[in-house]
Amino acid sequence: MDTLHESHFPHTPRPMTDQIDTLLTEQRSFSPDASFQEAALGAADLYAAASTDRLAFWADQARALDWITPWKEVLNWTLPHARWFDGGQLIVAANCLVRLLHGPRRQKAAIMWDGEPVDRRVYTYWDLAREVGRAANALKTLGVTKGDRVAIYLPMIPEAAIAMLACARIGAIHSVVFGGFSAESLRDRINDAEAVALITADGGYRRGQVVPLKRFADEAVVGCPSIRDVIVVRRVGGGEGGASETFASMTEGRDHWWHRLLEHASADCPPEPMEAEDILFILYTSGTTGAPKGIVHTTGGYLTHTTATTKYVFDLKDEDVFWCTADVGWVTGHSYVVYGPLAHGATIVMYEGAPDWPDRDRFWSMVATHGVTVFYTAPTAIRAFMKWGPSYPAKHDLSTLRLLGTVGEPINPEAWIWYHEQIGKERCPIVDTWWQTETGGIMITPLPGVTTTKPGSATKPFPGIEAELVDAQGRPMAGGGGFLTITSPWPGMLRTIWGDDQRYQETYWSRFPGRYFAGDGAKLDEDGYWWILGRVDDVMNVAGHRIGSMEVESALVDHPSVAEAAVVGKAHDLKGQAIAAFVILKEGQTASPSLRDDLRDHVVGKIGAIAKPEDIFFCGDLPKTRSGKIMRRLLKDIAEGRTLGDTTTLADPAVVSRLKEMYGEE
Ligand code: 7RM
Repeated sequence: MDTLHESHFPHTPRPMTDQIDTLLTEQRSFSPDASFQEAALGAADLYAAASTDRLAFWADQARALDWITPWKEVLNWTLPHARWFDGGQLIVAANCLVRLLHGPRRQKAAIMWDGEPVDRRVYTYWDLAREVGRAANALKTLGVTKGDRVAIYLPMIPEAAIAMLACARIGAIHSVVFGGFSAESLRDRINDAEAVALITADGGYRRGQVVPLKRFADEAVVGCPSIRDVIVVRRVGGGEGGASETFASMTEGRDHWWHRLLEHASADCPPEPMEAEDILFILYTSGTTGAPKGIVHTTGGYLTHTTATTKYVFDLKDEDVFWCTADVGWVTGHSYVVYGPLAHGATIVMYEGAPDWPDRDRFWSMVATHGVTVFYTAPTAIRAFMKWGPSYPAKHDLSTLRLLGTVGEPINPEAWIWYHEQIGKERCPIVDTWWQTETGGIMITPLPGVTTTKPGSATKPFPGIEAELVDAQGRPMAGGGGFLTITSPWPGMLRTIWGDDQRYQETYWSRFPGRYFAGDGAKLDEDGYWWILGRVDDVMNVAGHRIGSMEVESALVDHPSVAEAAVVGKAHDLKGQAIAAFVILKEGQTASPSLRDDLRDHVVGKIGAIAKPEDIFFCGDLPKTRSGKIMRRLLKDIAEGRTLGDTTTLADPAVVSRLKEMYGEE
């Protein structure tokens, strides 16, 4: 295929795994389900409306929110900077909470939460609004004001959503850091955003163990001059003076127990009106350099996009119970645990722990207990369920389910079919939703009741989203394999990278001028269906988590024994990709199994457990181009045991054949 030749473009899209090769020959298709006809009626019009007048379509979607001042202009676009609904003012917390408060539905469940041990809590919309008001007042008494950054480092407990909404209520910008990240990762993110406060917990539960978040937070915060206050939710400790002491030692003057602050705070906190383009949050995500990027999302457009997609993709009705299994530390948790569903007044399910605790049926037992109707998870989880076998879901009544979704990585057709048969009992449509931290909300997806689905394809762009496949030169392609680009701005798009607009322009808008380039390769089939092939840049996708190759490399070379490192994602049955590291040791250092363990621990300490390399291969040389660039593509071939691709641009082609011979022998 000439258009995708390596010499034209260093990052050739190609399937992440062999499974995806089978995905490309997938012929099965599933017609829309008749029970979604009502959704279908509305949605068919949506495509027509959006293609006739895209801006009018998005303005219609924005009108579904409550605005206190109408916008003056739907879109102001000066490539690559968009302003949506400029001049408009709205109150996020009002849109997400208060809508139900003054009607008969105020005691409707907002959050049904399960802790990993058998504890359970239910917050009605009334409860939630009061807790958010209290938390907002608590932040205010600590001097947090509009525009300040607040870091949130919590387990999946209701306080995570409450903290986010409390920030939104006073106009503070939240930066949620996934609880699986290390102290060092937390510190870097706090410092980049110059957060003034950190909200954390004494710990959280994961597979029966306590994750001591407060200890990590303490370690991080000593290196964070901007942090004035640390607020600590008591999750694992008993009473004060009780077990919690072992997980949280409190620093006088800096640390405050959440429950103490809230006890004295009024539930009544007048909300800060937000301009449509005021920043709602920053969320850090991995890119192709060692340093994560602070993705900036604003208020009006983001809420419009997440609300519209929640409505049409998940077909949410008042009586639905929606469970998105993502952690709030990721964008999926922001958009489809918190903002989208709560703006709809939906009942959501939240879960703290692991899917196999206390046993491998935990998710299905929760579906049955809470009567979940719409379920949204990641392919990596589905592949694990598949491996565990059908007896676990079979133990529970899953008949309340009516719609299933996936997100985070390409889904192989076999996992799709398994999900369809074993979980959806062949009754539930599956929405495979493609989007990114940067896009804010769902971009390519089927609509239930409307779209014929094909296992492994995310199908078509959401109404109002314009995607185009291009070749290496940026020429539009009608079909075949190429690069996925977005050709016009959308409301939920990132506005910039925090503190680095230059990097924003270069990363997303320069490779194909005038287009947003998402970093993914894709194919378009003869029906115009999108098949996402995965990242074509140096970003890995490990169990649905985005990790930059360079990040792991930086962590490795930070170790005193390491001279150089190259890191690639290799195909993995369950995780999609696993991390494979090629390491050159410094003069005088000797490779050993204990050094290998040491390096793994070092990476975990620098980044977090999600970045732990599966393979560490000690070598004497790395394949490099004549200009000195490491050819990770070839290392990937080696790690996956594939025949080597084109090696003609290498400075020393012998290096790579030596590596290939040795790899796997250890
Ligand atoms: C929501 C989220 C984004 C990357 C993206 C893709 C991959 C996500 C799908 C998918 C195939 C999907 N945000 N990706 N969804 N690939 N099909 N339905 O995951 O910023 O963390 O990751 O994830 O490579 O670029 S993210």
